[in-house]
Amino acid sequence: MSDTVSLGIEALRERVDAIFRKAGLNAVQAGAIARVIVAAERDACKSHGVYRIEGALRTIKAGKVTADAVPELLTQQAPAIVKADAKGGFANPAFELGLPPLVERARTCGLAALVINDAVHFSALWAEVEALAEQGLAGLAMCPSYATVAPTGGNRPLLGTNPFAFGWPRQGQPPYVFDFATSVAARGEIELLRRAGKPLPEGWAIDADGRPTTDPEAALAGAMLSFGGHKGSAIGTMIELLAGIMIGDLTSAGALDLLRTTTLFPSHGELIIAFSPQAFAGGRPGNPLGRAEVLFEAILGQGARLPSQRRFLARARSEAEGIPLSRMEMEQLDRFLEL
Ligand code: NDP
Ligand code: PYC
Repeated sequence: MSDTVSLGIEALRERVDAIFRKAGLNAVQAGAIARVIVAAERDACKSHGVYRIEGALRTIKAGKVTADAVPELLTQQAPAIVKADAKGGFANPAFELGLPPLVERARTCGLAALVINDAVHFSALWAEVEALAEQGLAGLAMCPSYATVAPTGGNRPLLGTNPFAFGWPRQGQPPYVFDFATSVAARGEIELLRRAGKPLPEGWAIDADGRPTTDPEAALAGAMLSFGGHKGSAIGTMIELLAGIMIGDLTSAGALDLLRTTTLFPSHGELIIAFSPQAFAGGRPGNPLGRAEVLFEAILGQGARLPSQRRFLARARSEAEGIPLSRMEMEQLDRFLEL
């Protein structure tokens, strides 16, 4: 018997949605997080796919997310800033609510930002910049997390794994998108290696005494390291400033102080910025989207791949053949439905 089962994308979405409805989330919350979890699983982003259901259920059970939250758009105080209050619910429904006015503002003003406050956050950010690219806009998305990363030269968790995503629209092709943690790896990757009983690559983490470690348990009890040393540490700090302090929400240290555990999902804000390439290039020679293609071709011409290429290939495979899930994952989904 094969160890892998294929499930259709819609069938998995319905199952995940049902799990969260059964756990007490309203339709707005359950729908949005089911969509983002299934999109991650469809695109073979295992660290933010069905593996995240368990943590979300724990967070709901602990009362650390408002299960019946309905996000609200706040009265606009600046023409290019759209504010969405997640009302203690997950960030994803607030993003879905804020996306249309963000697109409209970016087209009118040339650039615009969506600020999400008071949100529980656990998901990958690429879906959000992809949604902007589908509207012909370039985008940046970023958020703090909870303090699990030591600043370069330091020895204790202070920064979050602080994801950072960028998207650029392409005509007739999937967009150029990158999305990564500013730590060497997402914390979910360490947890997946711990579960598989595998060591971490060198340089990912330090233990509770500040010594380099490849033991996932020791890393989870110690601190992760920033990617690219001082460079990733500074970008992680920038995210604390822009998507924490500047938007009047929690930093990663503040989120951990409030939650007091990393076994539940943290509450904080998120910042998404949308740019109209045409508005920025206005009056200059050359179409920015056409010029970008020359750059992408030059990258590919050297035998390099574009970020998200692996993901788009996985998506095409899932669309054609269904999403591959291990028997263990399938059994776990069944168990979640019985809880
Ligand atoms: P990865 O290191 O897996 O991937 C980073 C990016 O680099 C992806 O866009 C990937 O594209 C691309 N990439 C990888 N290898 C190459 C290559 N050889 N050439 C070109 N591009 C490449 O990401 P992380 O583990 O750092 O992060 C995983 C996810 O975790 C992200 O989606 C992030 O948003 C999420 N996250 C969420 C947090 C939260 O608080 N909500 C916190 C931290 C992370 P591809 O996918 O095609 O391989
Ligand atoms: O993978 O680092 C991570 C992460 C933290 C919160 C959500 N994802």
